[in-house]
Amino acid sequence: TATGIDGPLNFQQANYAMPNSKYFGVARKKNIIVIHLESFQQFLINFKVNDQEVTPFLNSLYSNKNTLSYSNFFHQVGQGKTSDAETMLETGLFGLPEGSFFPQLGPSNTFQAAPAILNQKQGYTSAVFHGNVGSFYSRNKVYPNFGYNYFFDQSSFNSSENSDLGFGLKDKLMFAQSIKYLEQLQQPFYVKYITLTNHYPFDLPIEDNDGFVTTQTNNNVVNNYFLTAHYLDNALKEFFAYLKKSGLYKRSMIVLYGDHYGISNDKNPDLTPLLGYSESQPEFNNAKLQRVPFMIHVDGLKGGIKDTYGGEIDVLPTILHLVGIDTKNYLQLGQDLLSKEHIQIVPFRDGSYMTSEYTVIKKGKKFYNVYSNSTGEQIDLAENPVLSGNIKDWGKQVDQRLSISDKINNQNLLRFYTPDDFKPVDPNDDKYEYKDQ
Ligand code: GP9
Ligand code: MN
Repeated sequence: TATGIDGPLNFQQANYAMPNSKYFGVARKKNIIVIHLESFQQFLINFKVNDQEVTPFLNSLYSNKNTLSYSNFFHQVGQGKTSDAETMLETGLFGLPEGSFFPQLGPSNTFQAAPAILNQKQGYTSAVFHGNVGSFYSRNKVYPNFGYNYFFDQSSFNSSENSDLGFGLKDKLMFAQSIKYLEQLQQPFYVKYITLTNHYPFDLPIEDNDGFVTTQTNNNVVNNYFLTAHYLDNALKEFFAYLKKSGLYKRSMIVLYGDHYGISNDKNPDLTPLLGYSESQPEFNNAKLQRVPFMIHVDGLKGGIKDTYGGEIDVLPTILHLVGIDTKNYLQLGQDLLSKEHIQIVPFRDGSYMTSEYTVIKKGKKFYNVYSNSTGEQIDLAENPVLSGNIKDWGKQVDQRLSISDKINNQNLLRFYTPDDFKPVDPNDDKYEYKDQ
């Protein structure tokens, strides 16, 4: 048709991965608590500095038998960082190849996003907690379009002389001060906590450190990173203690994810020796470092550490299936990580990609550098015609998926498609009560 929605819909129907019957609906009616771990990379998990674990709480959660933990989960953001991670997690579409999705398209586009789906299908109330001002990334204009009921931003919290760091309220204070609001929310609720303290330049005041002794590399950003990650870990430990005490723990599915790298590529030379990576393949090392945590914890859930390759785009269908909402009719471009049909090709935003065997770095329209994941060695494609063909085919699939997403977003195509049983979100509806407006 003239609207251009047919192509994306056909793609989605072919790309849809059926729920896994062992997991479909196991978290039905649970509250959903999503915790966005700012700038948190997977290598921090189980990493020790001077024999001390950096993130002991997250480590214990990672290996907990009621946690589904992913060891090969990648962020997929471009320049949009936090904004574009949020976009993928809640709309099931990619962020932008350049710039940030939220301020550019979030205020104007039509969405079928997580808060609205959960509300309409299962009566969830929704809220975001974040220690920065609401207008940052135009969040206060985007969240109503996602169907969020409440947004508790910096103006919802008390601040004092030492309560802020960088963009806003320190994480421990944000979690603690969120409780009075959380306790008022109608259950089941879907809430998102966007943490902030583990953000570049990771400059933690001494009074917020519990004595953790960090690395002594030549790069202070690298050294500081462990301090703020350790602080975030403590903040999470305190928040979980509250959840247990209040009884919310048993009624909730807790989802944690790292939004993107904290240590940028130019600082990897100071980081990788700490991790025991060989320095001979910086491009391979950098791709490897784009792993971020993804964990789903529910009391009683059959968990385990999964080596399935996936990324942020796959989170929304995974979560919806866990609470028993089939995603067949939604235009989401990821695949349930628990589905037997999940395909292990993880697009990066620049058209590079990961498979369970290969790290594939895009160098030009149809040119790729390919590394073996197991050896880290570069593979000469001229000597491997079969692999060379596969790499190009997979690359085409990746480009197609990204360009369909861009088309949907840039042309606001969801205007022309409303899934069965879905009511378009009206951001001016009274039920969106914004504290800061
Ligand atoms: C700002 C915060 C940081 O409120 O979410 O965003 P980032 O710089 O990581 O994109
Ligand atoms: Mn971020």
